[in-house]
Amino acid sequence: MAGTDPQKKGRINSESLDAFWMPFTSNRHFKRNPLFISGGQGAYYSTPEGKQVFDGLSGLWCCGLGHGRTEIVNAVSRQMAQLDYSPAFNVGSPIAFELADRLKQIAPENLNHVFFTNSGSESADTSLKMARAYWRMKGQPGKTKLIGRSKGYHGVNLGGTSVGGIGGNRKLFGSCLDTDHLSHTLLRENAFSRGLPENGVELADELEELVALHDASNIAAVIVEPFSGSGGVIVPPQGYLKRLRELCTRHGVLLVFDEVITGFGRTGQAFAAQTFDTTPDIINLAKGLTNGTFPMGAVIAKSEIYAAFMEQELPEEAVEFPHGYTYSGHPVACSAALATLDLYETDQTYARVRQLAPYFEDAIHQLKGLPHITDIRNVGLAGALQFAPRGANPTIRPYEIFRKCFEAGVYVRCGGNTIQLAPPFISEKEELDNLFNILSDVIQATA
Ligand code: PXG
Repeated sequence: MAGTDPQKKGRINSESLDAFWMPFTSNRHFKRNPLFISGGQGAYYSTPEGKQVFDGLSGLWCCGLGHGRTEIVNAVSRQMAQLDYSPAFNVGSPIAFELADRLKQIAPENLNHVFFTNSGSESADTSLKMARAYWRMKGQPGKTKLIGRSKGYHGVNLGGTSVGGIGGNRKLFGSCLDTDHLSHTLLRENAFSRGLPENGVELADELEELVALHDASNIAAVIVEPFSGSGGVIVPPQGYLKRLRELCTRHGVLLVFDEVITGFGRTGQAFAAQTFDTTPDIINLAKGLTNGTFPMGAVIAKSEIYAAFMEQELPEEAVEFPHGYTYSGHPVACSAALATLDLYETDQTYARVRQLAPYFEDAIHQLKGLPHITDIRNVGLAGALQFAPRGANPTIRPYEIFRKCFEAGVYVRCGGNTIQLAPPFISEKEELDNLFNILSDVIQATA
């Protein structure tokens, strides 16, 4: 019946689950074996049966401050009562300007202009359109090709899918935009590296080959995640991002950092650009911007890019960038983001991540030697365990491990041949111990 709550009425059955076509989910398996989360407080989810489940991935890498933070709840409800929605086309709500200015203050130097989106996928496509339009304005309209990286993930819109490097996310969708890809940075000799691997800086030099092949006059931008999250916490080799920066500068190609996962503390600074001391031309954000509480993303562009748009020979009333979303700068999302940014300061989140990261690193590498583990990677408060395939199936072990862990009281993410971990920044050491103990038991009990 329309309007009834199947959970409250205790009427969850295969029919009541039929309508929701779940994203990135094995719908058929889920609907025969559903797993529900119905509450969240601090570092824990709760199930409708009342079980507590430690949130080992901060939701989907987005809720580092933990769930149910009253400061965010209060800010959002105040804003909802004061102004629930206003357009950002030709009129503006003050709170959107306040948030943009706040982001400018914490962004790396010269990244001064903030375009609001509603998700990481929209940030990806916004940044790619911005890069192409920028070159047109600079009198180089041929610079349209986009370079991504193998195993990279930039969301699911058509631009992000095109530069994305996870085959399974592309193969159903036919031809994409005009792109090429750098190799990923997973090297066999780096297996079980702690933090940034030593080998592989020269993988950045592949950009020279792509420039030789396509010519810089045809290339708009390179987009990479400072470390790849969904691809399985693929950590950049030491010096790799700096080398990429040098080559982009040398060849006049824009460098976009997709910091949707790495932004807001995961590497121990506000941005991975700061942790890895490398400033891109554009930074993409989402997730931790509102601690996951409200869909919101942002693209921060360097001043030269914004200036190129503003300096076009156009009448002053003309739109400089014909792009934007109904919900760009949504006032309620802005209130969630401002409250979140306050909490990152008052909780001293980034310092806490730097303090916890060595403990996390020691703990995750203690799993070396457990059955089927072929690599362990970590950076900041993120890590992945890579598993050998079972027969021809590379994903079945991580999937089984995820399900058994959930039953045992910890939520971890399975992605491809990996289990991925990104615990909340508020985690206590004992909670990390518990996470790794359960994971270890489950792995040992998995064929
Ligand atoms: N860029 C990056 C680097 C991401 O990680 C997106 C863009 C897209 O964001 P939206 O908000 O459109 O989903 C992401 C999203 C996983 C997982 O299992 C990661 C994401 C989404 C779903 C699952 O690691 N990241």
